[in-house]
Amino acid sequence: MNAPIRNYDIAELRRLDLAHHLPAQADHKVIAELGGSRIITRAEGCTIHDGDGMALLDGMAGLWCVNVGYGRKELADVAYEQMLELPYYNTFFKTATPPTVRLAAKVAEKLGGDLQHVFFNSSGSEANDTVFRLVRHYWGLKGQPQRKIFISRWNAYHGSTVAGVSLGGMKAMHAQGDLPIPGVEHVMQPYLFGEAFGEDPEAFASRAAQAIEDRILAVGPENVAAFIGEPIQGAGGVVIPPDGYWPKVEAICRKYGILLVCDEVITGFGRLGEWFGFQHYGVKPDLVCMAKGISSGYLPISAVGVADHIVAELREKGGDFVHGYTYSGHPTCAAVALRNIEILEREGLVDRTRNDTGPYLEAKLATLSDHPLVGEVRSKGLLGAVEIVSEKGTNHRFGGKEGTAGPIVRDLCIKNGLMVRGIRDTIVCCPPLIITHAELDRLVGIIAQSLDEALPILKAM
Ligand code: PXG
Repeated sequence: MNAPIRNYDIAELRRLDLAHHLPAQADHKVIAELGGSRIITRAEGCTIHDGDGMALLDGMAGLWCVNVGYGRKELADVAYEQMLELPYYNTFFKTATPPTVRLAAKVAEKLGGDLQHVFFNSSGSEANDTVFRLVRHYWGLKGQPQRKIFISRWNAYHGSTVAGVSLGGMKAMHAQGDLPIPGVEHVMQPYLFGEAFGEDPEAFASRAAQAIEDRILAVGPENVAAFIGEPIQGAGGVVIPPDGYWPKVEAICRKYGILLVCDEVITGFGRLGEWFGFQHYGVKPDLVCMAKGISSGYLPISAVGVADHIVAELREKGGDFVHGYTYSGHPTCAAVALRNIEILEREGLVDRTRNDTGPYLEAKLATLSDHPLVGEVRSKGLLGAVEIVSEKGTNHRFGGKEGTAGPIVRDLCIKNGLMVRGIRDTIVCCPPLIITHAELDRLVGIIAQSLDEALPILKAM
């Protein structure tokens, strides 16, 4: 284990945090009551350390991103070398840099098929903004400027910018800031456990896909630009659709000539045991958003994979696509992302997720099925979920509403040394792809222990 490099005055840092720092997606009242944030000081492998000396197994790979694990010296080295040679240059002035071009080629190789072009940004939200603008621009060039509508799902997560929140289907996010912006239509999500408990999975898949077609017909197919969805909804609670869902969605998009966008910000770069989730589900999107795992979170970078027929339109019609960011194609971020992908390749982490650790997590989670609090366990690759219910054999929640049990179990997991997310009443995990069997044993063991500890608390409520 790495020794601490620095000694921090944690009390001082917490004081400064409270005095000056506003953390992301936080209840600032709660943070204030806690006297500031928990200060995470260092990490290695799958373990993070806080300033009070506590080590936690990182069941979330940071925030669904640190796929190659912490402490990769070669990623630091490559950033250092690139910064000395060329820390920054833009792609606005008919210019590009070596790492940017090489990363584009590498991502295109992983995307395969006709997804052979890549547009860079810094975050997953920005990738979704790029999709929003590129898709509308494309239809304008095609002489169909009325095709503006995006169809998305309730409980989808596509980011925190105005376009990201609008494309997303989080009602609490919509409520802040009068969103969504016009032109986004939300339909039912393929969340069998939560919304169609007991229904036959394939009948449900057909019904959920039909909801998309119904909406297309309701707004007029000639007005619909694209359908966007995460292959598996991550922030929505690791919602794994029935197998038939995605092929049906693809067929509907093709039927009406609508672009298919896969938001692979979480599912990209090996999470499901393929380089991308669409490859797992056997569909061919026209656009693919990616971020997080592209650099394992070591530096901020995101990308949009773009199909050749869209690029052909841009090239044929010409004229500026007046969109892009200062940091589009940032050479240092690109160099780190490229090396990160090389690590995934060299260590066979995608295959390992598909053939070894993914099935192992699935088998371990299955051991929780008998627990009196567990309504369902599900996983795909190294994305897992445990549904907490008040009554075995149902999807009923404690207190008759969602979100009572989840935070309790999550906090117990953290106390017991495991960082996980509690999304409403779903405990989700997304560990680094380097996780070992022993660490997966510990991950599931801590969830089991925390469920045991939560049981009397919840029954007494
Ligand atoms: N799309 C998807 C599918 C995501 O999961 C984004 C876009 C936005 O990426 P950026 O880099 O702009 O954050 C995400 C991000 C959560 C949580 O609560 C999930 C995300 C971000 C923040 C919180 O689980 N996912």
